[in-house]
Amino acid sequence: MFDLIGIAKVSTFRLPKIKTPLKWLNNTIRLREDVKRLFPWAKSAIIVGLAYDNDIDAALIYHPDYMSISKYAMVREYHKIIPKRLKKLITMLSENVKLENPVRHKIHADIFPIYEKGYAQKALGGITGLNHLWHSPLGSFVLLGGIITSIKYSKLRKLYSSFLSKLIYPDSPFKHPRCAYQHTLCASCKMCIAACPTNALKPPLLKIHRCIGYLTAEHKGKIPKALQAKMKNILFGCDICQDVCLYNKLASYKLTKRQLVERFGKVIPRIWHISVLKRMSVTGFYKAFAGTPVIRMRYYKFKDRVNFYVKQRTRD
Ligand code: B12
Ligand code: SF4
Ligand code: SF4
Repeated sequence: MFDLIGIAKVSTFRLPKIKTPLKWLNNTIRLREDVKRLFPWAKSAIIVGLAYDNDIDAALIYHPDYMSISKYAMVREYHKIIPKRLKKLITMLSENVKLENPVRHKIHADIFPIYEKGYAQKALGGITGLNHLWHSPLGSFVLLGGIITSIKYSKLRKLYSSFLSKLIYPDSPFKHPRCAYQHTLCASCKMCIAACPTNALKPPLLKIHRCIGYLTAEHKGKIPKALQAKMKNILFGCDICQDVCLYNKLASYKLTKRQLVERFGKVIPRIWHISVLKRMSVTGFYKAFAGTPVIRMRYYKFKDRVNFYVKQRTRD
């Protein structure tokens, strides 16, 4: 069902006060610091990860005749896939295991203000790098979700060995509950900072308004031209600070198309020829990218981005 499963006690984090273009993020930092502010009954957390790294279309992603989407956008929206699986997990848990009744729980995969990278680190070890992503033993191309529960941690530990650990995909190469990274490779690397095309990484900050992940998926309105000029042939999402990362080189875990379909139900190409994109109608756009994160972009922004790139390409 998942590539990674771990458990953690519910705990608190110290997060900085932030002022970003994402008002919903600024306003929920205090809740993210302590999940008990939302769910006072919370005692433990089950944290899961779905891997999605792959080499599909890799040879052509920088070819000027194509525009590219990031790897998490090639598959079905994880906000939908992970909660569905977690609901199934809860049903299986209540059918198979005797639990003190009633167990309260809340499923999350970006749905509630929960600091998921922090919980992943508590439950599975690993490290958050200078690129602001959590690196597991499978690298950072892992999407996260989990369940906050009222189960005592000591009970959950027993459930881990008898039940939860058996839900890890047989082909997931990582079977241990904790990753052994002790120190960070970042001290001698900094490649993500140098590679970021919009200079969004300014440790300790990620300048969200400059991040292509934000500009394409979250920003309301067309992307400012000065930033589009730096986006090369990127259409949606961005993987650059992960593609160059030493932790991902170390992990070298790539899924085949068959494994991706098994995990997410659908895979679309990573690269799209500009002649196809230029011709795409509104209906064509929603059909081609149905169910994937790309439709968060909306058609008007998609059209603007394609037109901008086509003009830039002719000029260069
Ligand atoms: C908001 C958000 C975004 C925003 C902002 C990203 C961010 N780092 O905050 C935007 C839209 C830009 C974004 C982009 C992406 N995201 Co996002 N995002 C989130 C979300 C919803 C919340 C993250 C959060 O809590 N931010 C709050 C800040 C405080 O957290 P932080 O950056 O980790 O802050 C630390 C440091 O920055 C530092 N710090 C920050 N400011 C300051 C200031 C001072 C003074 C100091 C001392 C320290 C400091 O301290 C903080 C605590 O350690 C999570 C899901 C979730 N619910 O957790 C997904 C999540 C982090 N995103 C995810 C993904 C996949 C992406 C993208 C790769 C998608 C893409 N391909 O385009 C990009 C990657 C961009 C990047 N390099 O981080 C995954 C990451 C999985 C993983 N392995 O880590 C998550 C966990 C979603 C999921 N459920 O799988 N994302
Ligand atoms: S690219 Fe280098 S500096 Fe950046 S997160 Fe990876 S190891 Fe750390
Ligand atoms: S996702 Fe792209 S734009 Fe955002 S910080 Fe990483 S490299 Fe920079």
